Amino acid sequence: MKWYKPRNNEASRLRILLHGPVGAGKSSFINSVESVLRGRVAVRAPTDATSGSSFTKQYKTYKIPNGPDGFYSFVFNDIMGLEQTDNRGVHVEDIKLALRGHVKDGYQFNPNPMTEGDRGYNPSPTLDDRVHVLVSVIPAGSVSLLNDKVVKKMREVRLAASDMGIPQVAILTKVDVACAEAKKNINNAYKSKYLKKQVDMFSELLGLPPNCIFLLKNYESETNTHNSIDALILCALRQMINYGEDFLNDL
Ligand SMILES: Nc1nc2c(ncn2[C@@H]2O[C@H](COP(=O)(O)OP(=O)(O)O)[C@@H](O)[C@H]2O)c(=O)[nH]1
Ligand SMILES: [Mg+2]
Repeated sequence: MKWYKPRNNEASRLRILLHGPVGAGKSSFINSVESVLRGRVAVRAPTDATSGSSFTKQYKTYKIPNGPDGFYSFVFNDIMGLEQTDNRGVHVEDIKLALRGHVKDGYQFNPNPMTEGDRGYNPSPTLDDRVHVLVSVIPAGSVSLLNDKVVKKMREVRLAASDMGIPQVAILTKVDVACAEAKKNINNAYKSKYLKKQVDMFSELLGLPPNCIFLLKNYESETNTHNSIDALILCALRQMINYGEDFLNDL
């Protein structure tokens, strides 16, 4: 990760877009990656424990410091796009625009989809502005509770990404909440039959192969990092970077 640079020299960095419902653990995942890489718990992307309807819907790029003056060559954006009612959450059309790189950093999403006249609309995105990997984020314990409308939206976003050739990965977060065995010992996450069932169920709902769906626990209450939590996070991150790198090289 430290030395990763996109081989394609038209791209200076790899952009990973996390999408999922409010409270799924998107901001926590960004913080968790930073925690793993810096070896200490980081809390830069604001998380929301109360998960009400107050959330920022700003399109923001998160960079992770690497050394005293550099940054890692992958960045994250997160978008809240999977609410069941149409006036909550970011419009599917806006997510498609973000995938193509049309949404400028700092743009505030609102209930009406973005139009070409908006100030935050980028008419001529470069390869750096585009999304290179799409990641769906859902708490492991919520898979069986997903409502049809949410699933429909997720599939729609996924299909749009597929049409653009953008690779996709999913992460099932909060395995500690969903499974008592995983809570007791996080090394049990991939041994749990219950969690495996959630992966298979999600795979069927979304049409994403099970080997693109990762189980993990974010750093949320810990004050120190732990190898076993790091391992799950790194496993997911490494695959995101591999797939994104393939996409950049196949262009
Ligand atoms: N127990 C546990 N809590 C988590 C995990 N991931 C996130 N959380 C908590 O869930 C809440 C919502 O997370 P947040 O990252 O703000 O979700 P976002 O809306 O998708 O950005 C916060 O209180 C987090 O601390 C996890 O893996 N395990
Ligand atoms: Mg968030």
